[in-house]
Amino acid sequence: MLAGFTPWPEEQAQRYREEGYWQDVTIGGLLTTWADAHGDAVAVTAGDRRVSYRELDGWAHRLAGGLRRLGIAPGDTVLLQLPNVVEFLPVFFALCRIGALPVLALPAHREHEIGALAELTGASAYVIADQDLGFDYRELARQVRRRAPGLQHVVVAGDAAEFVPLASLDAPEGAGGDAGVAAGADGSGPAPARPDAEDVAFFLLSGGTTGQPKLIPRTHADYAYNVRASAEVCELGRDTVYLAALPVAHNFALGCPGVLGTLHAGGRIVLTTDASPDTAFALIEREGVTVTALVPPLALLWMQAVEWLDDDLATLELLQVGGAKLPAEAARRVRGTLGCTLQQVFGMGEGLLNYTRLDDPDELVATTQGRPLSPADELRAVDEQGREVAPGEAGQLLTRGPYTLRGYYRAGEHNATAFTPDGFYRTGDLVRLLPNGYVVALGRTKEVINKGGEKVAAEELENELLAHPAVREVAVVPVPDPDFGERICAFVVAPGVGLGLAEAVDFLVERGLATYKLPDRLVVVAALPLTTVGKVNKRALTDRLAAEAVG
Ligand code: J2J
Repeated sequence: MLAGFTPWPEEQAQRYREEGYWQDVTIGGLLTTWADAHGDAVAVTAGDRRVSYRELDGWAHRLAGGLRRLGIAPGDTVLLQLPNVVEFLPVFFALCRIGALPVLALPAHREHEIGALAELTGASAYVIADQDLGFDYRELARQVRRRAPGLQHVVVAGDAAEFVPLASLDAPEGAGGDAGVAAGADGSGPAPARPDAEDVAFFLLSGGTTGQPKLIPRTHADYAYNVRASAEVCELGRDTVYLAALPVAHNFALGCPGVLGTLHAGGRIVLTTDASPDTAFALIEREGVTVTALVPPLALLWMQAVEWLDDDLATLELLQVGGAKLPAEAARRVRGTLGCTLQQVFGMGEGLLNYTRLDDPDELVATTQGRPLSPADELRAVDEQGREVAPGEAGQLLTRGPYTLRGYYRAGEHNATAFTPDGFYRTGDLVRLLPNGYVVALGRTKEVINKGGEKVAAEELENELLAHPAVREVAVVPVPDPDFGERICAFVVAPGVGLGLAEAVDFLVERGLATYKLPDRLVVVAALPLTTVGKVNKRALTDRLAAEAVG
C-alpha cells in the first residue's frame, strides 16, 4: 500500500466489499470491460476527431507501454495537466494501468500550484498540452522544471518543442495491459502486477483550506463505485451524449458521472475546452448533446444566452449544476429557458456526492442540494462542540462512506484536525439535513472563498500577498456577488505606499498564481480589526463589505 495513504479501517472495508460497493476492479481494467461491451461505438468526440471504445482501449494500452519505456514505473506520481483534449483519456487510463499515480491538476493552474505539487509529490513526469486558449504550457513546464529539477520527463500532447512528444510514446511494440506492461523486451524489468483494487489509483486536488495544496487519494474500487452509482442516479445509457464543458480533471466532470460515467454507460463524450454559450450551444445542436454539467455562473450565463443565440437545444435532457450554491430562483428558471431537467449536485473531490433525483418534484430540486448518492454514506450535522444538532437545524457537515477519503495524502498533521477520531471528514460546510434526507447548503465554516465553484483558500492568497514588500498585514475575505456568489476581497495594511489592485494583481501573476485566485477588490486599511483574543476579525471585515453594499 502507498505510504502516506490512510486506508479505511478493515471492519468498514469488509462491509463495503460485502455490500458490493467495492468490487475487484481497476480503473485501467474498466476501460477494457467497456471496450468489450461497446467496441466500435464512438466513445469520444473532440472537434473532428471520433474515437471508438476499441480504439481508446488500444491507445491506452500502447501508451502504457510507451510510458513504461520512458521510465515511468508503478508507484511514480505523474502530474497530469491536460485541458479537455482527447489525449486526456488514454493518458489517464494508461497511467492508472501501469500503477503510476496521476495527479489531476487543473488547466488554470500555474507555476505556483504546479511547482508546489511537484515538490509535494516528487513527481517524475509532467504531461501537458502544447497550448490552449492562448496559454503555452511548455513555457510553464520550463518554469516548473527550474523549481523542481526532479521532474525528469515532460510529455507534450501536440508540438513538443524540446520535450517528449506524446505521439512518440504511442508505439505498438512491447505494449501491455492492466496485467503487465512492457516487460522484458526493452529491459524495463519484470511486469508490474495489476494494481490492487483497493490501492490508490490517482489524486484529485482539494479546493484546500490552507496555504499548502492537499491531495485527495482515490482508490480504484472507491472511484469505480462513485462512477457506477453516479451513472445510475443520472440515468445514463447508450444514448447519452455528455458534453464535458467543465475541466475533466475536476471530480465533477470526471466521474460524477462525467466522462467516466458516460463510458460506463456506453454513451458518447463530447469534449470542449470552451464552455461559453457560443461554442457549447453549437456543439449541443451539432452533436445532439443530452447531458452536461456546469457551475452556477455558467448556468446563469447559458440561461441568458438563449435570448440571443438560436441554436436548437432540444436534445438536452439534463443539466447538472454544482460546485457552488445555485439560488432557488435561478433553479426554477432552468426548465423554461433551457428546456431540460435540472439536477443540483453538492459534491466534493474528497468524496461525498449529493444529487437531486431526476423524478424529484421541481420545488425539491430548486430548494435543496440533493441527497447522498449511497445508502452507505453517513452524514451528521454538528455544532461547534461536535454535538449533533436537531434534525433540520444548521450544523457543520461531517461525513464518511465508501467513497469518502480517510486522510489527505502525506498530511498527517492536517488530517488530525480535518477528520474526527472515528473517521468522519469535516467538510467545513454549513448545512441543514432535512428529515427527508435532503441536504441544504447554507455556507461554510472553512476559510475558503467559493467564487462560482472555483475554490480559493484565504490563507494561500494571504501568504502570496504577504510576499509583497509593501504589505505588512493582510486578510482575505469573500464579498457577496450576484453572478459568482462570492468574489475575493483583500484587506491590506501597507504603510507609506499607495498599493492598488492592479499592482497587487501584477505581482501575484508574476509569482505564478492561477488567475482565478486573484483578488477582485483590494482595500487598504490602517490596521486590521482584531477579536478579543487578538486574531484578525474577518467577521468585522465581511460586515463592513455588507454594510457598504447596502449603503
Ligand atoms: C453549495 N456548495 C457546493 C453546491 C459544491 C460535483 C459537484 C461539485 C464538486 C465540487 C464536485 C455545492 N452548493 N451545490 O467535486 O463531484 C462546495 C462545498 C464543497 C466544495 C467542494 C462534484 N457543490 N459545493 O465543487 O472539491 O463547499 O468539488 O465542500 O471543488 O464545494 O469543492 P470541490
